[in-house]
Amino acid sequence: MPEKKSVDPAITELLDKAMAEGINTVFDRAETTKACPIGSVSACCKNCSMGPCRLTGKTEVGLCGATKATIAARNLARDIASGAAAHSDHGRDMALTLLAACEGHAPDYGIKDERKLKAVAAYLGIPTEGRDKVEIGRDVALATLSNFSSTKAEVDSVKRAPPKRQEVWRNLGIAPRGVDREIVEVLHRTHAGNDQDAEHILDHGLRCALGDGWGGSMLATDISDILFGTPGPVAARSNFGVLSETEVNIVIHGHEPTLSELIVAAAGEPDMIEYAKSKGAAGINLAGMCCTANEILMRQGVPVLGNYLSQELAIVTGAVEAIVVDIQCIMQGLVAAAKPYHTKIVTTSPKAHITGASRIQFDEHRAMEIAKEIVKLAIDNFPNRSKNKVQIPNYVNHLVAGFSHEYLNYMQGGIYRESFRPLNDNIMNGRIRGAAGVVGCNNARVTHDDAQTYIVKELIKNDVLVVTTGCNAIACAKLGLLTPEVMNIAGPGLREVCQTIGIPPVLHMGSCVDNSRILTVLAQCATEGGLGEDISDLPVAGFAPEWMSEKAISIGTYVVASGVTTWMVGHHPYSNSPEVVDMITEGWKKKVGAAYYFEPDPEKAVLEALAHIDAKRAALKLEEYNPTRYAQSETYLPADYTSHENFAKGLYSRAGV
Ligand code: BF8
Repeated sequence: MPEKKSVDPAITELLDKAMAEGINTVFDRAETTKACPIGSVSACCKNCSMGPCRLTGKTEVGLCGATKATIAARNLARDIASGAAAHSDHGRDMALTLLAACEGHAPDYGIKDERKLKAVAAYLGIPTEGRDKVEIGRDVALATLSNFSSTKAEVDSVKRAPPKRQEVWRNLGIAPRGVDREIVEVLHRTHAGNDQDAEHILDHGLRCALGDGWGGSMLATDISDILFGTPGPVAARSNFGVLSETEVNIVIHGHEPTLSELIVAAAGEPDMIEYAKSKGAAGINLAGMCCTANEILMRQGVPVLGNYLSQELAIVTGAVEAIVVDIQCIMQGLVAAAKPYHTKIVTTSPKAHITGASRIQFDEHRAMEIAKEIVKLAIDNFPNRSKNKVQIPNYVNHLVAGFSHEYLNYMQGGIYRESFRPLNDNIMNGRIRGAAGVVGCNNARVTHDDAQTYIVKELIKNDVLVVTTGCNAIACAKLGLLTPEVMNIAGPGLREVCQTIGIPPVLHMGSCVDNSRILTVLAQCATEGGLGEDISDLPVAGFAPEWMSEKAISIGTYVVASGVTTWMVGHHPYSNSPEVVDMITEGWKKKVGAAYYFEPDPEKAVLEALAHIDAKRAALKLEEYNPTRYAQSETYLPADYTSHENFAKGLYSRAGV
């Protein structure tokens, strides 16, 4: 168990309160419930009722003769399929909402971003000239839905990858067809007695993951932008200090923007605010949790309360009237944690009920009416708040988020010259050593937010530009890494670029489905010129520190399949088969030009990634990276002037040195 539970002081404060009040949280359960040593390395096969078979000790095969490699490969493929299903089903629901809006059945939604609508229509081969946006929107929704159910040769977004990458996929036979088909085929192949060649199973795992990244997730992001707007930079606040002592606090938790956008609108309605005042509150205060937080932060600037491991502790503040959840990453433990408090846990999705929770089922056909019902439920609960139970940790950080691919393109040249030329040039000349995507979850088996923030700081210190999503983005937000001032701890070259372009060195790009924005950025860097012709040529790396979900496995796999070597920071869940470990590292390097590493030590992962970035630079014949070449003015501070500990205490600015 980690010695320290979290590097976030707000979490530490609330854990003390939880302990004093006898509340059991995920942090406690991580101490009392050990991970199963057999399942945690894929030594277990439970695909039929002759088992579960444990392939430990001298046992080399299951009852049916399945080898360690087959079992580990099947487990990996099933993890990918589950993660791909979660992202993609989210994407499908976004498309159904767009369709309902365009057919006049969802009056509270409309097309907010016509430019994005037309761009997506072009990818999907839908004519736009002289057509009404609602007509185009309907066609986009239908074409999107057909990408899920289709049996055609490839999902449409495959064409958005660089031509060389498309060739790699086609040569390997892993360009994804319909997203649903690839997921179903994983389940079929991994059923007892079917596909029993590890490499062959894993090839299909790659295909299924690509169906997530370049299919389901990319379409989810596209439709969200069409309905709610493509994000641009927005200033906001984060951490527990964003809760209000005097207002009704509503925490919006989950993943889909469909309901949360409407709750934001409902909470701003004058009649709702008046109603809150009539119950003794000063107003209504919203805060986001997990990827819903990222969605409504990027588009509405709604404050971010916390990431995955923060959810039960929101209740422990005693100040939250309702936690409204939709889908994914919602702990069942919320209901038990809420029992001694007044907080109501409200489930809303037809796909996700929780025993003992309140329930208001969301229906996009009467979205505003339902959103108001939810806000009203929270307001009605305000008088039940016990003042003597309230403790809101006084920690708030400021942040800038909202760096969509479109905005990054715009900011590097304005509307007439938008491009990725400045970024590519600065990577080529070595001011920027490379770039990294740092994404993913929290995991109660390690110190909360520690590896997340350590890796980001180390990367920017070494002149590596960071893009972030999901729970990493929230960790960065809470701990002050999403501010322009953070360029003070960036390496000199990266700092110079950030100063001239006017961006922070850590760019918040959204929720987990928005990892597809990162794919779009990578595709553009690869085709812009000067950095090779394929994503696998780029000096870039992927990280998922503190990962925990099957969605993270799917993301990691499609990032690798897209050509980016990736470090999942944590134990190796498939290590019972050295053959599979080799297949996804050395084997995938040969197949897709990138490796999939599981490495528990964050320091080692960073060092390996920096060496990898330098090797990619060398292969491109770029100038060798030199950390002292640029920005040698007196404003330069050695990047290691502050320790990880000082950084966590907020002593990271020059003033704090
Ligand atoms: O989808 S990073 S814990 S919240 S799975 Fe979940 Fe992981 Fe957070 Fe967003 Ni993504």
